[in-house]
Amino acid sequence: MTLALVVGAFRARCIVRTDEGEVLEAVTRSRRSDIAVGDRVRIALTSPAQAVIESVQARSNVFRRSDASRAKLLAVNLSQAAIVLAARPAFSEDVLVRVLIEAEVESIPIALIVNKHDLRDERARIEARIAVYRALGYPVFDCAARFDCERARETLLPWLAGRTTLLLGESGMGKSTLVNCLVPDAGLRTNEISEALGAGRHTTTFTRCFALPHDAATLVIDSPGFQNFGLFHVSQSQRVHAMREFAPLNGTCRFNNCTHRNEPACAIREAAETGRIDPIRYRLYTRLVDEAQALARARPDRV
Ligand SMILES: Nc1nc2c(ncn2[C@@H]2O[C@H](COP(=O)(O)OP(=O)(O)O)[C@@H](O)[C@H]2O)c(=O)[nH]1
Ligand SMILES: [Mg+2]
Ligand SMILES: [Zn+2]
Repeated sequence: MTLALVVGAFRARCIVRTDEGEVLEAVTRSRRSDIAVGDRVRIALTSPAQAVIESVQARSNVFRRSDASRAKLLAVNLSQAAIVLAARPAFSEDVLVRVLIEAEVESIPIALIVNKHDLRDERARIEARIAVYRALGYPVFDCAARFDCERARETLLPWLAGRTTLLLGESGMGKSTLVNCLVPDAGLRTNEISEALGAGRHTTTFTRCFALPHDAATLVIDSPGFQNFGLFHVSQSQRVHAMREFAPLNGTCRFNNCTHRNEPACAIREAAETGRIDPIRYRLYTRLVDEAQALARARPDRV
């Protein structure tokens, strides 16, 4: 029996790296498919390059997204996460808010990596929005992964060093470019893993974990891009607590159980109207409340 880290997962098939540094294909018993990148597992060898996962160790945290029917694990046992953004194509602030909420719920520190710094005019146009997040206390890193990889490494390495970091974001933001900058043979290794997992070549439909060159203690996890980020697994009270700027106004609404939506004498809504709370974030929050309430009406068993 050997301990290993899951570095790639695609349905019930995984790629694991043993603590001795050997990379193996591993299958789960009973087609179990909820094993995620970052899981620590016990494996038993079934042939020289093949193993079966015997058990999964308890997780310190999980990063999920969900739709109305089920939650999907992106990765587990993280030190921190970063959402990769860019000015072109325009990033979705709705996705940003949702990703930050999931990180807050799991108490996973998260930063914003604003890529494509070379597109100066576009970058200047999104600065007002980025500044809102900086003011909320989220670290913001600027880089141009494609045109100045060396600088991107210098900027990010102190923050990444010795930690396991999940990179996520919408497609087109430059996540893979950034991973290839940090881990120069990532593309090649991805193709090998894709083939081993039967996921098709060049696919980015699964999450994988890379150690930085000559630095086995620093891990970055690249995840497939997404168009939307469902939070059906997050309760209304968790959403409220995940909005950092609401905290100073806690308990000042007329109703204790205020959802900060349509209730009279809601201190949060009033703060958004006067601009004390950022009105765009407030509006995105109200959409989440409406979405949860619509789900509760449609599927009362779920809430
Ligand atoms: N201008 C500019 N384009 C970039 C930069 N980084 C990546 N790109 C481009 O953005 C597009 C999407 O990059 P990719 O890494 O595939 O994004 P992903 O979908 O997030 O993995 C590609 O055409 C990249 O060449 C950058 O620093 N500046
Ligand atoms: Mg990609
Ligand atoms: Zn309220």
